[in-house]
Amino acid sequence: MTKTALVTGASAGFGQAIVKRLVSEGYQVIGAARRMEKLQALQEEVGEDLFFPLQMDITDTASVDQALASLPKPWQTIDILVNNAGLALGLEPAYEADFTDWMTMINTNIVGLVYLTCQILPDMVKRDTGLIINLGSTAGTVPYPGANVYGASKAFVKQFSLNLRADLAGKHIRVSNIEPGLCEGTEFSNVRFKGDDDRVDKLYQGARAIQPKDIAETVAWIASQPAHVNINRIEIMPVSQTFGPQPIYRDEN
Ligand code: 8X3
Repeated sequence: MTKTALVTGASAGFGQAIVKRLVSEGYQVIGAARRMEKLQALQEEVGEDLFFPLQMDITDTASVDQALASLPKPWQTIDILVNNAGLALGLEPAYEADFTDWMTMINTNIVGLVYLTCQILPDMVKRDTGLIINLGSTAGTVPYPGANVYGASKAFVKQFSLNLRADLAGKHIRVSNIEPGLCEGTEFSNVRFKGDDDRVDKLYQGARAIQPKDIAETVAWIASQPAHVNINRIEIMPVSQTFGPQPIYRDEN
């Protein structure tokens, strides 16, 4: 029987690539996002048979409720939930950050993800089958200057993923957290740097960063694992990105 996936943040970047990849694998895919025109353009590309565009604002619980309630019968049973929607805003130190930006990240990366999961998980438990794939970040593990609330939100996503597995003991529901490092080909950095294209270009120059299709490949691989295999976490960085020493700032005396 055809399996159904729901992918959030489907209008661009990772979400769009994940939709295309899962459709090509024969899943029927609900693509959720705020921007309906982008979802409709995606539908023109992938066709109507295996793709359903769903307008949903993940930060608005009423919008999520309404969107889920509007799904036609053949699209109502979610086998795979890909919690991809998320964003970073700003790279300033915490003492210069904008509180509104922080709340937007918390409301999207944490509250939105948790609310949608809370709506979908009980039915998976009732059917004793399902797969949840969360999009975390290396920033959820590796601190760096300016990551403050963004990194903390992704640390939440990592621990939430692992804690879901703890609650699902004895059940046949899988949960994975994909943790990418530097990625391009998405709106991520344009959003983070608020349209400062020069800053975005400089960040990616010569970096050969991770591409959306690399993440879509990872999602497809996780979904293709045998039912007894749970991939807990996958951390993915471009070869160009690595770890550095921890700096020590010394007092002068
Ligand atoms: C994206 C990776 O390094 O920009 O989550 O925080 S990074």
